[in-house]
Amino acid sequence: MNTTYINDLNNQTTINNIDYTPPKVWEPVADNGGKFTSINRPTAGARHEQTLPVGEQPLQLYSLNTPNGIKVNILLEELAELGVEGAGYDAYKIDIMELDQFGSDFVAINPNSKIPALVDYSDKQNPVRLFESGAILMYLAEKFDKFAPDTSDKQKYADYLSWSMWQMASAPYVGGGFGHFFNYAPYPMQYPIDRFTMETKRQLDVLDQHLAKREYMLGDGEDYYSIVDMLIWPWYGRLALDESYERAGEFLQVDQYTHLQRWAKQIAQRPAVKRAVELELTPLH
Ligand SMILES: N[C@@H](CCC(=O)N[C@@H](CS)C(=O)NCC(=O)O)C(=O)O
Repeated sequence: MNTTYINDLNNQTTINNIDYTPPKVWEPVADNGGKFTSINRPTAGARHEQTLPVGEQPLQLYSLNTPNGIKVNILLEELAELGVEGAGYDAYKIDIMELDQFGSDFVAINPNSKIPALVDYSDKQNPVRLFESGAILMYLAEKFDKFAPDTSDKQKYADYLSWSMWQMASAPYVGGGFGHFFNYAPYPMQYPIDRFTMETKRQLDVLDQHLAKREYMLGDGEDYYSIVDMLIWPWYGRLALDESYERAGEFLQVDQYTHLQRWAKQIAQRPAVKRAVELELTPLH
């Protein structure tokens, strides 16, 4: 196999196998220099015993302030802002670089070993385990009857489902695709950066065109502010405000998405959102 030596952005010499031919059977690479290589394995399940703390509040959040984590923080803080009874929570930090997501208690809540995860102890005899940020937001919004439409307005309810699913399906192209290859890969590779930049800009345009015609994702006025906005803002709002990846704002020309910018700034000013972004999570160690 021929290897090509190139200089990456930090002027470190790295190996770029431009003429890589996949072998018959894939074998994991011990260290390819990627930021998350050391934590990845091709198998699932707990890697060590680890007991998670359980506080006094009905809701126990195990998470991190990444975009997927911030979604849940926003809803919990919006519920707190409204003084909703039973929505009190304790928040614990799952440090993914310390491999807390592979601890036995965490895996028992989320077999997929990714933050955020939440346990609802409102009924202490029958605690409810939840994972996937979209599922957590839908569960809490429906439980407290806040920030999600009921089924009486069929189109509004359909929009809520459609845009929630859109976010969950689309954001991995931004985070795992564009963000990974632009920001975390050990050296710049044009093919994946071109592919995922194209898709990320297309998605930003989808939102920009949608938000040109309405204040929030589901419509106009405070009644239409919903978990759809809370799901989308941490990924696309923060990307539009150039708060996600270094140099990404200019690279993606985010200023051109003026309606998305207007919505992103409006949501960023909400007190609950400000608190959510900076939420203090109790460390496990
Ligand atoms: N679809 C999931 C994605 C969750 C996710 O990717 N979490 C990342 C941090 S943002 C994680 O825990 N990564 C740890 C790992 O991959 O080991 C959700 O929205 O909850």
